[in-house]
Amino acid sequence: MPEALKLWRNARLATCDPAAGRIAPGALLTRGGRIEWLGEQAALPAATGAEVHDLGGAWVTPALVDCHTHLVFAGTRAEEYAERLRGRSYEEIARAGGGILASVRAVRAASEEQLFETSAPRLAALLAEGVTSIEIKSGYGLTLADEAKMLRVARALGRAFPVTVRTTLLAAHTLPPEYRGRADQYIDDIAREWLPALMREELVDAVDIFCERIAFDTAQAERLYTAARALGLPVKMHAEQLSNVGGTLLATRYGALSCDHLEYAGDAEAAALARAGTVAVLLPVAFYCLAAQRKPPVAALRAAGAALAVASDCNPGSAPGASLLTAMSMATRLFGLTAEEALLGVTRHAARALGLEAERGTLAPGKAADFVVWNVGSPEELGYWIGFNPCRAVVRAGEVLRWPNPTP
Ligand code: DI6
Ligand code: FE
Repeated sequence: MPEALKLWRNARLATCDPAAGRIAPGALLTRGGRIEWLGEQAALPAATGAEVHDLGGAWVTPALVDCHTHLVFAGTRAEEYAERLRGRSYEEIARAGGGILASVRAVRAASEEQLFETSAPRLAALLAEGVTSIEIKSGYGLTLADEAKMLRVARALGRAFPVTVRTTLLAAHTLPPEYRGRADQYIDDIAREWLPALMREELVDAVDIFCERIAFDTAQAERLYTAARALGLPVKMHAEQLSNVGGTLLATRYGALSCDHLEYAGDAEAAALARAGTVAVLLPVAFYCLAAQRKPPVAALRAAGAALAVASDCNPGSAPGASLLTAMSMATRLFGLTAEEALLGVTRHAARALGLEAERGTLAPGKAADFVVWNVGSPEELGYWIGFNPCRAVVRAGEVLRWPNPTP
């Protein structure tokens, strides 16, 4: 069977590719799951036999990439949120055995089927906004079996829904009670036993660690990264969210794909990120829900030339939400990103944060035919609406997905 040739004409293209910029009126030719050609409509090559889709002058962007989520979890932390509204801090709750450990108890008690059922609606909400690639982290199991369970659910979601899932092992999220007083031992067990075992099951695409005064230090991160490197796995870091213990400076030395949060980062971190080509992932929903005071150093990151991404951070504690468009709104209003930076932050730079830049994140010949058709007057509208989704249609691998809810 020859692959279907499709012509998508009468579009306005925000390619997110610096070489191509915006093209209006533009057209795309796709063959099977790839973009074969794109450009000005007037320059359209002969496309005999193509199935024609007239997009009526609509704006088209690359499909969105949510490059940082903890989407697989059980239960909620709504009571903890209420406590925080009364003034208790995230760190206080964590130190008292709540926080992440409350979600660990819920995930350990849930079956794989229950975890899938409870996580699927969150994924569906993101897909309805035009997301076709997503990162999903473990980190609420904290035993080998429970981390594997979370990662299997992430893989199962990727098979059941029209989405590319990249999994990240975040066993180093917080110290589980079984290892109290033995944090080094915990890191060594992850590095020596869990990581190879989970890799044999093909459950891990990258390794992450929460490097923080309430979590793990840089020496522990370095031991984990050394093991990841030996296995050929890329690394990431939750860095400088609540304090600065030197996380980014270490992660960039290991060529991390991304450092995420960065509220307590400064000029030195910005320079290190830019030098290493490590993406700075901003998570404004967590900043908002924690009523955090300190903002990531956007001006310094920009001046240094670091790539900025924006993600939902979907999780039950600091970012209970499943909307990348809302994250874009917050990234512009709260952190001062421009509309263009926010768009690149959920496309080109987000793809890079997942190591998917050769495939996704821009509209260009040879890339995946994943794009979104929007009901907007300009792409600037994407970070403008709150709680309103202007997505008209999502195309993945050259196929129009069922709208409005692209369920399996
Ligand atoms: N930082 C975060 O914002 C999430 N993980 C992390 O290290 C929150 C996780 C949670 O509170 O459940
Ligand atoms: Fe996170």
